[in-house]
Order: sequence, then C-alpha cells, then structure tokens
Amino acid sequence: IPDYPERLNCAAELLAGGAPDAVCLRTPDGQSWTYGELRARSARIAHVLTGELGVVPGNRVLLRGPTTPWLVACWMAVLQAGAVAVTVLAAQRAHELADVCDIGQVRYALCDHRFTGELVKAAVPDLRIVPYGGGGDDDLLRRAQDRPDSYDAVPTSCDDVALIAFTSGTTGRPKGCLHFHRDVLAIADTFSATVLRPSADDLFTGSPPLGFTFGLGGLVVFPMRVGASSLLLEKAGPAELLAAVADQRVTVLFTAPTAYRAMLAEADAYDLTSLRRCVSAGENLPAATWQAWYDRTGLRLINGIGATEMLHIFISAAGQEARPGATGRPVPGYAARIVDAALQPVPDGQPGLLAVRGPTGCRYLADERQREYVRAGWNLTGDTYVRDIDGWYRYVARADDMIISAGYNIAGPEVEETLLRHPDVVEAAVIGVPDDERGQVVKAFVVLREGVPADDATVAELRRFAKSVMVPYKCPREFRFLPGLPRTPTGKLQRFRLRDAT
Ligand code: 3SK
Repeated sequence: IPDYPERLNCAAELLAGGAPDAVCLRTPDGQSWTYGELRARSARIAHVLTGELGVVPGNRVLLRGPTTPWLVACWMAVLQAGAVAVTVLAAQRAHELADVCDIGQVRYALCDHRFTGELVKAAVPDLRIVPYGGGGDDDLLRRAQDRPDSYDAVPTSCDDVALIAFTSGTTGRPKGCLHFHRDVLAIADTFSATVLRPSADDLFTGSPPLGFTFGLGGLVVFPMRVGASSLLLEKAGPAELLAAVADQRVTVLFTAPTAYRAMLAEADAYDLTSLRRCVSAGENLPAATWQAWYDRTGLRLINGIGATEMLHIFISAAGQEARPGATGRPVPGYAARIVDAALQPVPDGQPGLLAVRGPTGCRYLADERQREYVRAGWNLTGDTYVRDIDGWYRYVARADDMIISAGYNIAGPEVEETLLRHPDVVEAAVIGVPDDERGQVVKAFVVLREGVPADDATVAELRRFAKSVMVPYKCPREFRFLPGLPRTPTGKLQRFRLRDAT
C-alpha cells in the first residue's frame, strides 16, 4: 500500500485516473462519458453544492438513485466538496432511509428524480432534498449547467471521513461504517491492484449497486484508479448482465454467486469470450458454481470475502491459484487468523472465527457494537472459517448459521452446496429448526428447476441424493419448496426470514 500524502481527496485522485479523452462511464443505451466530461460535470455539481446549497466540509450528503453516470458525478462532487457521501440503495424504503438519515445526521439528499417519493415519506427533519435528472427548476443538473467546469477539490486529510456505508445486518438498527479518503484508494491498491490487476483497456460491469461497497469498488473505484471504463447498468439481472457482456465486450464482471448460477442457465445464447476476470462475492461461492462457470467459460472465478465494515474484499485468489471451494489467501496488505471466542488461535484445519486486519477496518458511527466487531485490533467479521495447512482460507458458515443437531455441528452452507449439485435444484438454503429429540434438525428451503414438481417424490429424490453424498446427520429432515429465496436488495440471503417462516 502506498504511503498516502497527508492531504488527499480520493475523488480528485480517481478523476485524475484517466486521460481527459479516455472513456470513463458508459451505459447500454449508448451514453459515453470521458474522464474529462465526468470531471467537468462533477465540478459543476460541486459548485452548486458549495455555492447556493451551502454544503460545507463534513456535511453528510445522502445519494440515492439507480446506477447511472449522474449518480457517479454526484458522488464525486460530494467528496470533492469535502462532504461525506452516504450512498443508499434505490430499493430502500422510507423507514430505512429515516434511520440512515438519523444515525448519519444527514443534512442534504441528492436524489434521482424518480426516487424522491420514499425520501419525502421518510419526513426527515431539516433534510434538504435536491432531485436530479427530472429537468425541473429546482433540478440539480439544471442548476449546475452554467457553472464553471473545473473545481479545486477541498484538500481533505487522508484520514477525513469520505463515506458512511450502511449495513443493514439481519436484525437491529442499521450501522454506519465510516471510511476515510485513504481507505477508498486502499481497496484499489490492495485487492484490485494485486488480485484483479486491471488495465486501462478493461471494461468493467456488474450488478451490485453503488450503495453496496462491493459495487462502489467494482464499478467506480477500481476502474477509475487505472483509467479504465465502466458500463453502468440501471437494471442488472442475469439477463442484462449476459447481454451487456456480449454486446459491449465487457472484460471484468462483478456479481454474486446466485447471479453466476442464473447466468449459467442462459449462457449458451451469449458470446462471453470478451471476459477476462469474473469476481464473485457477497455470499459463499459453492464449488459446484465455480466449476460450472469454469466449464462454460474457461474462466476461473475470483472468489472473495468482503464486508461493508472492511469496505471491500480482504481474502481472495485469482488465476491458476483460484481453487473451487476455497476463498483464497489474505489480500496483500491484510492479515487474517482463525481464533476462538477468547481470541486464541485455532489450529489449522479446525473451524473458528475469522479475524482480519489491514489498511481498512470497522469504525461504526456511534454504535456500541463496535466493541464486538473490533477486538484487540482484529476485525471479527462474524464468519466461521477454516485455514488449511497451506494458508488457504475456506468458508464454513456465518458464525450464527451453525446448526447443532444431536451434538453434531453442521455448517449450513455445506448442506446447501450439496443440494445445489442436484440438477433439479436452482437455489437452496438451510436452517436449524427446534426439535425435542435432537435440539435442532436441518430444514431445507429449495427453489426447483422450472417444471419439476414440488411433491413427495421430489423430496424423496433430494433425500436420497443428499444421503448419497453426506453423512446422514447432515441431511435435511424437512424440506419446503419456494418460488424464490428471501434476499436483501444487495442479494444476501435473509436466513432470519426463513426462520420466522417456520
Ligand atoms: O458484504 C460483502 O459481502 C462485500 C463483498 C465484497 C465487497 C464488499 C462487500 C461489502
């Protein structure tokens, strides 16, 4: 990791990443913004923010909208003005937005004009909502159009807060994670520079929104750090991703395991030969998904574990190194270890809590839960992992997703991976449900391939299959078929909703 200068504005650095006439942002409908155009447009917005709107360094500014070039321009403008970006998901609802604004002490909101409804409903006291893209008199872009097209970025300190990334978690109030200007560059200078290794010729795309730091890194920070281009998709389901790759000759793809599985079902109809790097994160990547993607594309998926608290990916592997069923090794710059509840090291080969530290880390905003996440300088991510003797890290489960049945510890993801290997299974999730005799038993929620009947014969077939590949105590005793699994807007499985449904 470079020694960042004491005065550092990460937005100014990223905007300087490409030549003025190099393409920076593209959209599938043919828009193309050069680095020079993005610099000019974000400069004009920064003038409105610091001029008539009165934004001062340190103000928290909410950013809400689908993944468009204007959202990126607003993000750059906020950071250049020395303010703090609080980017949320377009899918978030009024009460969630109200919580974010309250916790983050948000004073301004720049909002895509199509998404102002929920913000207005949130009724946040003293929040100034500024719509963009609708063309009205109060529209940010209209106000910005005759402003100067250069802006001297506020010389923030490298340790000034650049963004607050909110993590909803599964329970409790959302937590705001503070990240500094240097952190934003550090994720590019660690994971991206050493594992992904992009160049200015690359074209990135992917599904995670910019309100999820997986997307902010993969679609904005990493490409701009090397002067590459990013194709921004407002709608980024599996079909749109496949079409984008094929039509625009995308070279670097960021999405989650579920989307890779869904793409595989349709992939034969698309030319995916432009792809060079495919990153999978956000959830555990089953070995079967890794293998199926490799068989179809010849590409070795780059698996990674990241966290909003850590800003981006901190364990990963790429190229010939990447192994199905393993996450990888600590990204250069990060250190990891497996510990028990008393933070004592657990021997290699045995499961324990994943602890990590490096240039980025958790700083919750005014939240007691900081004490649980960071202990003795180590970030405890809430994942159970095993380190193999050769230093490779393998995911076992989220620490609270272990099932204990008749005294056996069962890792839910292992059972899910087994079920996913059955050709009739599209998605699978398992939980432990209370049982008088065994304490808990494994219950599976399964999404079946279209046309497969959700009946007793299918249950019997899945039981037979599970028993043929796993010891019986791990096999689900109960099955339920669902049309889809409950997920957060960022694609993470909401196991608590499955638990509530039983
Ligand atoms: O939360 C995650 O899973 C994640 C993954 C990669 C990069 C960033 C994040 C937040």
